[in-house]
Amino acid sequence: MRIGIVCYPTFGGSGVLATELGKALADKGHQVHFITYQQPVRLNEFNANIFYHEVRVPTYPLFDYPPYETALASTMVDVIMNNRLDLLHVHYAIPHASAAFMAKQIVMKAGISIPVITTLHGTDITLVGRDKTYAPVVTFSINESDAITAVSNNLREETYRSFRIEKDIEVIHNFVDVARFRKKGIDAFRRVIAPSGERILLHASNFRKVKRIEDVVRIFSNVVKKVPSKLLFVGDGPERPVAESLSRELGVFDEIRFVGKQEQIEEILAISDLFLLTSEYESFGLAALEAMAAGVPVISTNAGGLPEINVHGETGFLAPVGDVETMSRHAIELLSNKELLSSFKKNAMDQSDRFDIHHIVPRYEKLYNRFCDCI
Ligand code: GMT
Repeated sequence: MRIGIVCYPTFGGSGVLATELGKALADKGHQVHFITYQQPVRLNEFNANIFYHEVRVPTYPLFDYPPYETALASTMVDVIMNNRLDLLHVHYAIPHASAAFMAKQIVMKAGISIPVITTLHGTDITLVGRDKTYAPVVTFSINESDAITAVSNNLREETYRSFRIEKDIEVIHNFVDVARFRKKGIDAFRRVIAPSGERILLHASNFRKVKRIEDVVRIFSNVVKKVPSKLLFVGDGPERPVAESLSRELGVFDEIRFVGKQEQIEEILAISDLFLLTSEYESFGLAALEAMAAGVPVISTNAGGLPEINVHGETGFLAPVGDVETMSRHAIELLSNKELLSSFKKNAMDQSDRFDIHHIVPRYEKLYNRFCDCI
């Protein structure tokens, strides 16, 4: 098939998932055309079946806000017509679903019919999409999609709760390439971070408010009093200064490293003992699934779709949002009991196997096949 994938090119989960999906489809022989404004971060290898089409947004003094959606729809039209795409799969509703609707109408005038599949990822529904400014367009363009998928049961329910959706939303959970994350940690790297054999805790995100990274610092400050440990923050974002100043206030700054945005997260996971995800909401929590694939148990909140991947008392622990004391207690319990920790590590890997790329990608292919009998 010739598939157009539209996504955000950044480190965010939706862009990562879309890129990994495109790469997997290309490996299976499909021709994949990425349409976005920058080379996606995980699109870091050559594959003869992968094409990248950059959306350029010309500026003009009149534009206080350059019209990205118009540029995106026009690029979609160009790619559909010149590459005879079989379908468009857009990740994250805003503005990809509405731009796809526009592109679909335009190519229809030329006698081309292109199915549009929209995958909802989370904040396009729960934070941004719900905003009155966007809601009518989001509702309309989701309803106009030929198929809609959500990355968790929770997100499916949230979407029905927030918007008047007249169609079925199919749940296709996010996936992970398990083989890529089954790495043995490099001892020398571990020693750089934890020279005296301390435990290594990890948080990775875009450090937005919804992640509540202050809770990560507070949990760590409780843990370090009982278990010698270090904390790694991977990623970057608006809440970093808040986390930094809180860690100074709590006297744990020297035990924490902010290592910035990292492409090779699997190398860091391979030396980590525990992943912390304190979010107020996660439609899925792809970062937690990647941690589990690497055999790193997860202490998380029970928000959104997290209970669909993190099994309380088996792969990690769940606690109510903001319940720092409970999360700290669970972290200390796990980190100070070698046997318990290693059984959780194994459970985490087993659980991630259920979300392996080889199980989930065929579900997307099956969905595509409903619209195009060319697989
Ligand atoms: O986590 C973020 O804020 C980024 C966001 C995105 O759209 O890239 O992530 C969302 O999509 C991911 C992939 O489906 C999910 O794993 C994340 O849980 C979801 N984030 C939220 O719901 C806050």
